This record gives sequence, C-alpha cells and structure tokens, in this order.
Amino acid sequence: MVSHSLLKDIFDRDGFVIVENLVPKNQVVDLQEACARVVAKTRAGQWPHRRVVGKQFPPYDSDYPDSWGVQHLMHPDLSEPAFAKWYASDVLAGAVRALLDCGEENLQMELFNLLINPMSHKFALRWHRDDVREDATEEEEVQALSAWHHGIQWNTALYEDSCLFVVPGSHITPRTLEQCAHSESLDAPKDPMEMPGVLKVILKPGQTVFYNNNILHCAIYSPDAQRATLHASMGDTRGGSSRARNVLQHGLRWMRESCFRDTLPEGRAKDMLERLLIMESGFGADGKVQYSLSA
Ligand SMILES: O=C(O)CCC(=O)C(=O)O
Repeated sequence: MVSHSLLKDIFDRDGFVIVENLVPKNQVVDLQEACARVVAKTRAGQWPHRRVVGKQFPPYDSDYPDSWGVQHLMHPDLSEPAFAKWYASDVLAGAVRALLDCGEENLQMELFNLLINPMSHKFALRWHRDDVREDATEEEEVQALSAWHHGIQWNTALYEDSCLFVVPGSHITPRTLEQCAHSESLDAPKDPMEMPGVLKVILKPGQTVFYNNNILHCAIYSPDAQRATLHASMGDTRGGSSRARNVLQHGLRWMRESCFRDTLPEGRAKDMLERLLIMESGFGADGKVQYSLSA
C-alpha cells in the first residue's frame, strides 16, 4: 500500500492521484445494489434530481429524458443508508484527511452524487475547470489556480470507467494558447485526445481518482458501457466559504432538514454535516445560489 504522504505528493504535483481499495470488501455489493436501485428510479422518472443529457453543468433542467448522473445519493427520500455509511467510513476519511492535510475536526460534508451511463444517447462534457470560467484571462487563471480551495473531489468506480480525461499539472498552470483553443467554446470536444498534455483516466472497479476540481478535465459518456461511479467531495473548514459557490450550486437545502440528519450514522457523518451547515449559513446574505459555469 502506497503511503499517504506519497499520495499527497502525487496529488499536489499532478492535480490527481489514483488510490486502490477505498471501498471495504463488505460494502461493495451493498453499494452496487443501492446504485442499481437509484439508477432504476432515475430512469423511470421517479427521482427528479438528476444530471440530464444535454446539460453539462448545474442548474440541470428536466428537458431531456436521458440522464448521465443521479444527484444527492444521501437524500432521505432515496432511503439508501449504504451511501452515507461509505461516505463517512474510516478508510475514505483517512485518505481525504491525508490529501487535504487536515484533522478530523476540519472535515466538512459536501456533495455525493452518482455518475452513470446514459441509456441511449452519447454525451460529453467540454474541457473545463469546475470553478474557473472558460473565458478567463491568463491573469485570472493564475489568480484562481493559486488559491487553495480547501476541498477535494473524487470518482470511485464500481465498474470499469474510462470516461474522464485530465491534463496532469494543469491545476497549477494556466492554459497554453493551444490548450485555450481546445477549451474556450461551450462545445464538447470531438476527440478529447487532441488536447495537448491529455491523459485518459482508466479506473478498474474499486479504484478511486481524487482530483483537484480546477484541473483541466472533460468526460465522454456512452450508452454502451455500464457506469456507476461514486462522485463526491469533502471540504476542509479552514477554507471558510471558499468552496460555497462550487458546492451550494448543486442545491443542498434538503441537507438542512432534521429528517436528513436523523438518517446519518452517529459520529463523523453528523459532525461533518454540522460543519457544512455552519458554512452555508455564513455564505451570501441574499440566499441566492450562484453558478460556476454555463452550458
Ligand atoms: O464524469 C466525470 O467523470 C467528470 C464529471 C465532471 O467533470 C464534473 O462533474 O464537472
């Protein structure tokens, strides 16, 4: 097993790192079965919180029937406790603490969604950084990338997953002119491999890729390969409200309800939720949700 400090070095250098075995063996089947149920509900139109084919970023509308993601896996209306159990598990929290270089007392609950294959449409996300606009100048990019946002995002594959493409190192360097040419429009690339410096991320079942969500990345989705990839993030309270826009744009008001808190395991999960709610209550006096990207 690779040491946590080596993982952090790789993460800091490349903007992403692949980690083995963060799904305890006795939770794999529970998670696969829970995913199958929420995917079936979403495709049957019984779960409205979904990532919709045709819409790359929030807010997701409901104009298209096909989906590329299921939002809010821990929502009490889904009644799937396996998700919160894993999100708050020791093995996952240990890796997150090491990569964020923070203590248990700093862990803040954020997003937990599922990325899935569309049923019948190919779809793709354009090259983007999650919280920097495509038309940012070089100066704006340098400024945005130099700020550490105190959070981490990850994809954990339950089935083989080769949808994600990244540009290693781009979390700390602004785009070259050629990279800008491939990432300035709102359109998805015809071939992601044309991006200078690109790497296709291939995850075997059980592998996790942690990534800085301001790394330059894109993704392609095909109806032909089963995808059920747990897509989540956690924050570090030392960042204050620096991640608020990025996180709250996904619509987390339901997390304020006591019926959500009541479903969480005692201890870490409830503590992480408290910290999220403190961050949320301190952000934006008008309560309006802001969005990071368009399209
Ligand atoms: O599908 C993926 O792996 C990437 C998703 C993504 O880039 C995003 O949600 O911004």
